[in-house]
Amino acid sequence: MEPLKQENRVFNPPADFVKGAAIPGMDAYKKLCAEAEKDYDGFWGHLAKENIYWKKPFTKVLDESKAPFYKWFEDGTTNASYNCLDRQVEAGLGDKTAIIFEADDGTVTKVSYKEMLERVCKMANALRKMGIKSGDTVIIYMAMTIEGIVAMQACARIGAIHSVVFGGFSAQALRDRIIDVGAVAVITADGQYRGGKSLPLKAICDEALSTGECGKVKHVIVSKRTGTAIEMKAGRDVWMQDIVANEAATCEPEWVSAEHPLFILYTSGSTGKPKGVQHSTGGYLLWAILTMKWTFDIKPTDVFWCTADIGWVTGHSYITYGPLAVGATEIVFEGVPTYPNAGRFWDMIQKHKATIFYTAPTAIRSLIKASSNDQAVHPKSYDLSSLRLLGSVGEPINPEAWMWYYENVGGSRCPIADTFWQTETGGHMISPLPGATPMIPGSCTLPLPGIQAAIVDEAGHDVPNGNGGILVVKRPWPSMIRTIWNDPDRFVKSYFPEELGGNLYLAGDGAIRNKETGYFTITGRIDDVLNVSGHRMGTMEIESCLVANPLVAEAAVVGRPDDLTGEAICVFVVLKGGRPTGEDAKKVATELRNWVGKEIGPIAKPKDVRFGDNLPKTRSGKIMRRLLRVIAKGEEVTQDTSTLENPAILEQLKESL
Ligand code: 6R9
Repeated sequence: MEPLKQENRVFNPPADFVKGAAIPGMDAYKKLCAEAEKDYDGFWGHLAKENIYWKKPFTKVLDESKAPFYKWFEDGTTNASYNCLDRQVEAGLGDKTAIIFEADDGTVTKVSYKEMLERVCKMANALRKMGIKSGDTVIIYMAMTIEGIVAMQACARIGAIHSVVFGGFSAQALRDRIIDVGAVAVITADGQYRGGKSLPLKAICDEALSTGECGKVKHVIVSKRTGTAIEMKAGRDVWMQDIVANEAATCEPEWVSAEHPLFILYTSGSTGKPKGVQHSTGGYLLWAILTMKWTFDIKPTDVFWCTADIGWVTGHSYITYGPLAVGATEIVFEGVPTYPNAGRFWDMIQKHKATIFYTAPTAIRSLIKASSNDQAVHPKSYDLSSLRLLGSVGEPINPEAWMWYYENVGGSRCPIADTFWQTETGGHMISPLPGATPMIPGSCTLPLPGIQAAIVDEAGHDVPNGNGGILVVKRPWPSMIRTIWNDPDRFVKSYFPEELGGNLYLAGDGAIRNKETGYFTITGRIDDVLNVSGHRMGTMEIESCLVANPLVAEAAVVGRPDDLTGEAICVFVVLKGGRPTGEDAKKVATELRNWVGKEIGPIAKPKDVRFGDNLPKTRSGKIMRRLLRVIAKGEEVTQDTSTLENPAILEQLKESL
């Protein structure tokens, strides 16, 4: 796909969409922005009162006294699970379908709000009975199932802090998180179904827990999904289906402070160790609700489908919490977009009459490719007329993919919300509002009301529109990261660095604003974080994994653009035994790929492995990654290499296997 030079196409929200929209037109958007500007506390305080059930109302909106450790609605008490479930049942939505679950094999199960509440209560009672209490941390290592959502909601109900680990992560990655978070229990499943295959979960848990470092884990709760033979350790392991069987279907929620941590979610940073991003209860929930209303324009009749996994933040905000907190009906999908064929998404939209569809550019690009020579799996071969709104998340969506999505999936009638946000932001930050913002393919357009996004230079000074710079947020917002679990210093250094003055939130992305429209376009990460198929991967994390292999002396990891996955992982390796060639090199490359797959997870497997006798270094010994990036792209090195100690090495590294 050739990138377009200058994007001039503008797509206005359809008139009939504007009519019924939560934010109807740019004037309504500007009015909300002005209200926030005029009275920041009043703006958020009013919205928090209106959108959340408070057991005890808060008296103060924002506490900035210990900035950047901001506190929101702190003396108010509430409960996330109550807001998602009880509130709907009390409002008469008990029989409304909360979840339409479609399993990998196509089996459909529907769960009403009343049933969901009962299942969560039973699980919450069971957890309490085991001695798990408010403030305890619980790891959830599950795939996309109703039980996964029940487990998260049950933790929230009793004030336990959940930390979901993506079901594709390895035993080592899981162990690191269990230890760092200090988990007292792990909730998992025997296995998971993906693309017609049954994959293990419990066996990986056992491996993760096999070392003494996980000693705090007293309980492993296993949901039966695949029926795979597994070992159950007496005194530690119990079946989820057994422990809930005799529990009461009601459970008094734990009323927690709005600042009580709802969850911790690990994400990659620019240094080796993943960061445990800590979110609050009140502020987080408020933003999940508001963005469901503002960005997704959610209506009682909508069938909402977010294709993310609960292992990522998108699955937290737009599967487990947001849709339920607004009483929506949502689709939850266990499988993969290409099984049994690449028409699966379109088939499911048609079957369940989805009205809002939210997915990632990488999925769109792979489905463009798959349907380019197979009409049967092309969206045009399905009835997608139920759709009224599309969304995109995880990485920049290139204008070609945007146009294809708009025309072929949305029938040129559905707005696209290109939502820019992060694990740390809790919810959408910059996105078109579907009933207001004129869209330009490839631009996430404008910040949501109340979000003070800006672009600054390296000293923290505003740059004029048209000049690229560093994306920051100037004021705290309710759903922002509260700290890095166990590492408040790293929180301050990573997100509120001294160099920018200490009071700007540093997103870690570069961006540029259009001169005329002021629209934002994200230009990519400015740190050593790669974005592969919408998943964040720290280059350092992969490098430390590679050098932990007995064959490897040194390794450098860079990203290069990839048509399908956005970025691809390219690694340059120096082996202890010298530079391999021919078949030998291919063999070692496969071995290293599998090693990374096993140590971190399949999503971290490098696409391209190259060997050298050394790496290009400055005389002071710094690896020159900018040269490696050029080589990885297959471009000629035109930069100044005079500071390079060993220029000859570049020729070796250009050779791909
Ligand atoms: C929600 C999520 C965050 C990083 C972020 C940025 C990239 C996400 C984007 C986007 C351009 C968009 N990103 N959405 N870039 N346009 N609409 O993805 O969280 O996994 O923490 O990733 O993803 O680079 O900094 P997370």
